[in-house]
Amino acid sequence: MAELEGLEFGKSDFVLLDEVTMEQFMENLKLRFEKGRIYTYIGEVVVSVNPYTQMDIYGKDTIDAYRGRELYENPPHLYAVSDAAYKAMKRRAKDTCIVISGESGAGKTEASKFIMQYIAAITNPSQRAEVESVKNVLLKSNCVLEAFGNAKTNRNDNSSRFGKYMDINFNFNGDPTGGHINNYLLEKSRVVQQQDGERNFHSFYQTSNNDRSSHKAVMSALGVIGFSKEEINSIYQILASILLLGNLQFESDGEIVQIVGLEAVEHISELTETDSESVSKSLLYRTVATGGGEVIEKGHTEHEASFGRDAFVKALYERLFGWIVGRINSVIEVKDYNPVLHGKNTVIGVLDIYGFEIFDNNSFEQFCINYCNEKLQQLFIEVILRQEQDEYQREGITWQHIDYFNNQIIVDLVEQPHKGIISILDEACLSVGKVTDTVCLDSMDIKLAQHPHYTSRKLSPTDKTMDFQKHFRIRHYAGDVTYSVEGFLDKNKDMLFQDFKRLMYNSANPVLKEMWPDGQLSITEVTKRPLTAATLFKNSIVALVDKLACKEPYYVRCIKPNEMKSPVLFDDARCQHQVAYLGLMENVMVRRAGFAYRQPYLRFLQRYKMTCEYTWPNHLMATDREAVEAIVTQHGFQGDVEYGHTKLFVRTPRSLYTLEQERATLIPILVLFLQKVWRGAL
Ligand code: AOV
Ligand code: MG
Repeated sequence: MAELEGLEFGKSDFVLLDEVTMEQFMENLKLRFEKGRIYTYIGEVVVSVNPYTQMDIYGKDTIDAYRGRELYENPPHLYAVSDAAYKAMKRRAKDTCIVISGESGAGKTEASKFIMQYIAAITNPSQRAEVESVKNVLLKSNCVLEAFGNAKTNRNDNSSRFGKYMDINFNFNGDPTGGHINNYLLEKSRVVQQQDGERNFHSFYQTSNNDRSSHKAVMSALGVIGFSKEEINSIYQILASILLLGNLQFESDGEIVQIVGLEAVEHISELTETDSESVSKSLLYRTVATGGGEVIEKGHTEHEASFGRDAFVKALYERLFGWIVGRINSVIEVKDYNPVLHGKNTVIGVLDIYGFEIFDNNSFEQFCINYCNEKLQQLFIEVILRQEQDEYQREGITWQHIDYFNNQIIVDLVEQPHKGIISILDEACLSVGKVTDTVCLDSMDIKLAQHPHYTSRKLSPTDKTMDFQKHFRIRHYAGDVTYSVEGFLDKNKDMLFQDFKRLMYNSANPVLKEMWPDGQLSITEVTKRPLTAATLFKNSIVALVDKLACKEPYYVRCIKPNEMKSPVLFDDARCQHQVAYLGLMENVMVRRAGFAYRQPYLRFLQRYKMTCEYTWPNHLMATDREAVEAIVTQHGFQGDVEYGHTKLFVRTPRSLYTLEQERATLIPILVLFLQKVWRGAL
């Protein structure tokens, strides 16, 4: 709130704008970006613009400046909200979470790392070994998870292809005692296919070519976390076998399907520590239970064999990733915690998930990713409204309603039981008989024809940008996305022949075996209809949102300044679009139309008592509230405030601004005065 930087850097909080117009908002955002001020507040929300260059604002000095301080005492920074979340956790024993959102490439992952570094830096001052080791694992886990879960996309060279929510547990001292990582839907299809200009996961390049230095870092991180030599070897054996399997081809003489190049199969069987006969067999046949309870082996067609291979390769990678996350969790999980002995175990959660994506070709993965972003936007809306409402109610002040675009309607379009897109997809996947992607699209068109956020070529025949057979479009909160329905059903069914599971379960490599516990089931024991990928994802995101909703949230809203990864370009239209869809204008309006500023009486008094003769140096009134009233009255803005039970609420920033300016003029005079007193000149 306080203007700690000169006005040449713009306003440090958007609530200080003279008028809340898009024009003023953008002008301020741009000015600050150009002056290298990438962070700006809306109250307690941090708006961050990706600088696309290393900034000298994350070092030890900066950390020291923010440690233990209040938000308004320093220029806006991620460290200030991290500290606020930490203080709430430590002083008030509140579980808190920091939710970082914004589109792909906006800077979420980088922000999450700075936040974690800050928390690591300010905790464990006594350097206790066990706490240091927890911190080390938490920090090093980023390097490993990025290697296996990030990839170059057309939006971001280091794009997170999985969602990550990390809980950090703290003891009563405020030191980290452990943590837990939840990962969400890894984009495993990337293992077999990437769009033009994109790459596979980083991990595949780190062993062979120019990513060698990152490979070293990953190896060292794995070591620090506590992965054994055997485990690390197994990881790389699995990666190598994925590469070999991915290149495997099939040929057919019209009847018998064969694998081209049996040396590769030998190699795969060595790497996976399985028998080569079984490898070939699981690639060419599947075991099926007939209606009569008989178990037979059915040969694949060439197409089925390729499909099976791809599904296998994707599953291998997905399970490897899941296993790595689980292994990290086993190291950092809080053990032997006794609440009676150790006090309440509090948590700070950090959410860094894949951002909203629009590609040239959008498939099932983008559909899931964008749905997830809708859910987070929905939470933001609820929380911002709820927090304000709760606060006014608690303090006995009347609330004035502000209108939002509420994206619940889009969330419903996707997830509503029976009517939503996920339900329609599931129905198509579970129905007997051959339902194609196109048939499924027809059924969506029928059921969703009236929905204002859904359309397709059949519903808008004049729209030549879509294909009759393939495309549907969702009007997301962040923009229109045209999805190609091709492959939706397969990706949703996510089918993997049981033979592969059994093959892996029978591996002599204990690490690999551990990843495939379901391989011990025989074909007759296999549950017929597992949940679909979309439903599993939906359930996990619903659980995530529930988890976040019961914590005190802090928000970082990331903005991508341009599409060129340029540190100097501020693309006005792109930025304005993001400001609009993130609801930042409404956020400012709520802060202002309610009250732009609120502060506990004592704190207000401490800051401004020098500006009033009745309160300086100390007041003689019965309560702090009365003393605050004296300050307010003396400055003549009594019409601009409301007195809550414990806090003063100031409607417009201008009133406070006057106070701040007076304080700024008074401080040098006071300092001079005190110096004179000290030197005995007075
Ligand atoms: P994202 O997490 O929001 O996208 P990242 O955090 O990966 O985006 O940021 C993209 C790139 O922008 C980084 O690799 C850095 O080069 C640069 N960058 C971002 N923030 C900073 C910063 N504070 N200082 C310097 N450079 C930065 V995605 O994961 O694609 O949604 O799925
Ligand atoms: Mg990311």
